[in-house]
Amino acid sequence: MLERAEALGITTAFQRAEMMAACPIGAGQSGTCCKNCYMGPCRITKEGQVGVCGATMQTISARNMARAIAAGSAAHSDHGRDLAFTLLATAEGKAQGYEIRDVAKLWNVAKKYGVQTQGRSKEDVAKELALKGISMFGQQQGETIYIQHAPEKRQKIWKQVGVVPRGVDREVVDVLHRTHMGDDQDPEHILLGAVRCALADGWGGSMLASDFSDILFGTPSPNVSQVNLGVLKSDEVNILVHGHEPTLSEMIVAACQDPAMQEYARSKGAKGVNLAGICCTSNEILIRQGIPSAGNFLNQELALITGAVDAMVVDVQCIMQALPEVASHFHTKIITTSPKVKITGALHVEFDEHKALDQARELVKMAIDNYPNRGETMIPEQQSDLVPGFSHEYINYMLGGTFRASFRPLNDGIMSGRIRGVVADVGCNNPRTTQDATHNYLVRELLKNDVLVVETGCGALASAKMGYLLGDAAMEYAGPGLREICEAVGIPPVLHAGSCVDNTRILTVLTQMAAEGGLGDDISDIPAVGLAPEWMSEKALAIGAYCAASGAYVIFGTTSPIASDDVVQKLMTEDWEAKYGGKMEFVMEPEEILRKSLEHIDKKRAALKLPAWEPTRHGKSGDWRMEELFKLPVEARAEALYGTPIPA
Ligand code: XCC
Ligand code: SF4
Repeated sequence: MLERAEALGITTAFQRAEMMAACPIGAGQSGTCCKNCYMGPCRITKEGQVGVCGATMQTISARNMARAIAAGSAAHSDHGRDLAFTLLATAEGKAQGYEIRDVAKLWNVAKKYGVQTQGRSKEDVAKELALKGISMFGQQQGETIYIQHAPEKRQKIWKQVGVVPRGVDREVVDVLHRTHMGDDQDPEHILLGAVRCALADGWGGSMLASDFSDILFGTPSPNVSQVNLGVLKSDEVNILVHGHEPTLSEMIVAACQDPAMQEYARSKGAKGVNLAGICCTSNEILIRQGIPSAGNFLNQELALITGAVDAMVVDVQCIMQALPEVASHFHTKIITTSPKVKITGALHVEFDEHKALDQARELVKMAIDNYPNRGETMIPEQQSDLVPGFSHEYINYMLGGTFRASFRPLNDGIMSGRIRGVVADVGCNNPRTTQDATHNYLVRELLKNDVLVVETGCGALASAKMGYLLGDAAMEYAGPGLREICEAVGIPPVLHAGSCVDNTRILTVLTQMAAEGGLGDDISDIPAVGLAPEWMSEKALAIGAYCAASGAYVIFGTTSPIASDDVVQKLMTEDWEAKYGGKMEFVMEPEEILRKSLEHIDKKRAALKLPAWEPTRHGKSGDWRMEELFKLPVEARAEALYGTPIPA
């Protein structure tokens, strides 16, 4: 696609990253440029230098980090707020096309929020729940509702340190205030505010987003789908949805499935309507509805360069401003939909949940009407199958079925050393490093080391493209112990848990693992690590901070926003580890990320007095049978097993 882009005179993020050298003192590099007032900007290039107001390198570095975390928390949590309003409108019967699809989840979440369910209609319960959810944003005192669902020990730590978030909006405002010129100028204290804000996101706005999305659109469970640019079709109308929100995209799914729309597409000479996604909007409809994904963050421009996209409908976050320019070389329509997002050169159809289904139909019709304008196309053949949809509910269920749903087998697997530990590999792509390469390298190496991998966001799509989200990956890459568990349970060794806001599902899994017993009594005891090796967004920093404050060791790759400042580095590692049991580190070398992850897992195993991991101790059961099976081509395996071929 890059060659085609060059031939057509189109630039992409890959070239722009080369043309635009990163500012050596800016936020993404050393983080020591302060723009917080207009006596500056002040650029600190060496220790001892201070800004016009006297601000030190440490203060500037910590302030920049805190502001990024606040912006990231705001973005995630605001997405949650919008879902709460959609749930309210749905409960009141005012949201066209929406319904409460997952009543069991509604009941469970209502219980968490202390909303009575006995003898009440689901609409009634949903309305009270939505209002309680909305009030969590503007809450001024107390603690966000989800805090009390963290392990007890964790809650005590947060109380002791003084980082229990009050309300979501309050914590974001607090960070913006304290980082204004002339306010908080103690790096440790600034980061305290940042952590409280991140917790308001992780154990607040983001967690609400996952919960309320499940209520409205269904709790994810495994399905089979496809990923990569090859999901685009040369003879069908291609619509891409891109961004983060499931609200409008779910209605577009419904509109595309409408036989009348398919018929309309045929009247325009297409064989049908093909819907696919990019980034986390893609993840949302992939994990629930099995809608194929055209790929992750750095695929957004490449998808347009196929010339085969009739409309790209975008909502919020991670949408490159370059899209309308790339689209202008083709017939492709870029359509913004969020009341918060307009892009010069794009069409705007403002989303209104009261008439969402009508709007979705209008958008699909626009794409179909655009199909006859399509010029020459070039669609790569590459696509891979994947099995996404591992919500925490499903992970619990899959380990024991309806009657014995439990984290026991997972804990036992870790305790016996079949599974060495768990790694969450999440986060973005960044054109400053080869797309997907670090994600893929780390996942492969972790699997070889018997580490179970859970993924979300663009990291999950990076693995999906390589086929790691299939059971076969267990055979190909996983160490013998991990393979034994994956094959016995019937799961891939890499579990796709959803979008960026769904990192909170991982917090829930870790909490339940701690509650199950045998792995300590807090998240920080579990042999687990969080990775964001190709991160680029402020949201990633918010996720990293709430995971670290929840007790996890979190490693970021590619670039460090605190590179030149030892003091802030020490605060976020040694100091945070002493306070929270978790820490956040920036490590540039992929090999080093791997080494540190495994070292941490082994350290936690030793602290729990678990047997040291041994690569060859496990995995002998039934292996000869599996090996025989995997020598056969995929199509022949079902026949060898069951005596019947897989229907095409
Ligand atoms: Fe965006 Fe969520 Fe990053 Fe991907 S991973 S580039 S934030 S889409 Ni969350
Ligand atoms: Fe410079 Fe201080 Fe103003 Fe920052 S707040 S720009 S360091 S004078």
